[in-house]
Amino acid sequence: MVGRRTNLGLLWGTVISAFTGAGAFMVGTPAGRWVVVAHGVTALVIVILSPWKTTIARRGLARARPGSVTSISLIAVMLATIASGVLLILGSVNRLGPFTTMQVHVTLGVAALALTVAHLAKRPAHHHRTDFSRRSLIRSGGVLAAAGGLWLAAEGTLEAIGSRGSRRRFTGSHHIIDASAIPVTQWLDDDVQHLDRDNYAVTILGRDVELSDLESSEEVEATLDCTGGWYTIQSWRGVTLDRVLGDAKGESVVVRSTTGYWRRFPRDQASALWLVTHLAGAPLSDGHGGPVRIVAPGRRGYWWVKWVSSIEVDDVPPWWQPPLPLA
Ligand SMILES: Nc1nc2c(c(=O)[nH]1)N[C@H]1C(S)=C(S)[C@@H](COP(=O)(O)O)O[C@H]1N2
Ligand SMILES: [Mo]
Repeated sequence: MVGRRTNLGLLWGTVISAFTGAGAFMVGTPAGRWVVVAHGVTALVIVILSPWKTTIARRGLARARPGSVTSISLIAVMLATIASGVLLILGSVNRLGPFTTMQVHVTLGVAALALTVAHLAKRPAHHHRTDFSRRSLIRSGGVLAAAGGLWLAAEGTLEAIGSRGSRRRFTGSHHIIDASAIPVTQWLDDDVQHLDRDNYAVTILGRDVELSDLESSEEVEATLDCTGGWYTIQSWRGVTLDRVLGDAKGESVVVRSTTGYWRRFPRDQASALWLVTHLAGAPLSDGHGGPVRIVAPGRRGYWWVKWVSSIEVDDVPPWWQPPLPLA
């Protein structure tokens, strides 16, 4: 039955695009590019299968069984998720009312996944043994190839019309050139801190270190790439974590903010992580984490802890933390 196979294709498309969407937030180096591409291609699998789904849904709704509200909501939320994804690619609409376009996209995506689970509870979809036959696999491969082709065509079109969307980084983010145009961004609900720079100290390995001891003339050029969909390449001034940690031994380095926000880094990467006081030659503003923040080259923005209050070394493995901050 065509309907059952379409439904299964949509189910897989939904689940994989949810996972690759979350995974795309963790991509910080070009090696992770495929996760972002897979997110786009699986979204297109959903688009390609939707004409068939429309027929199935029309038939289903004519019978008005329980669960129709879930089904209609799912279709609406799915369409809105894809539409907001297109806005993110085009990069000209950064806000939708009080929310960023990315916040809207992620919220809709999570809702689509939840509705899919609810829908599945009412209308279970089952794999048959024949789904793994040569013929079925060729058919699934065909859908995937069509989605891949559509992806290439879409990227080509963006390029041809000179859209901003064709100049995205491998993470999907858009370029912000001027340091003065960098948005002040918090992961979830932190407030911008206004700290007393004349009497500020960072607690490093239990010892209070004055700002003057963190002053340096060393500059590092690094790319701040926010999961909100923008990146900027700037020059930052500060010291490497290695220098402030000396020979402290341990598995990981925990960096905390005055807000309670924190991230855990591998101890052996401390020579490539920075504690900075300046951005583009000027002291960090309050919004950008002043007086002192982390610069973590090759890692997405949520690693770049602002308003650093303490740095500790311990023996907990560096992966022992939520993959994305929870607050
Ligand atoms: N303490 C704290 N640091 C934080 C965050 C936060 O919410 N709290 N957000 C992070 C995120 S998601 C990003 S993208 C960068 C943004 O830095 P900016 O405001 O200088 O652009 O800060 C990071 N550091
Ligand atoms: Mo971010």
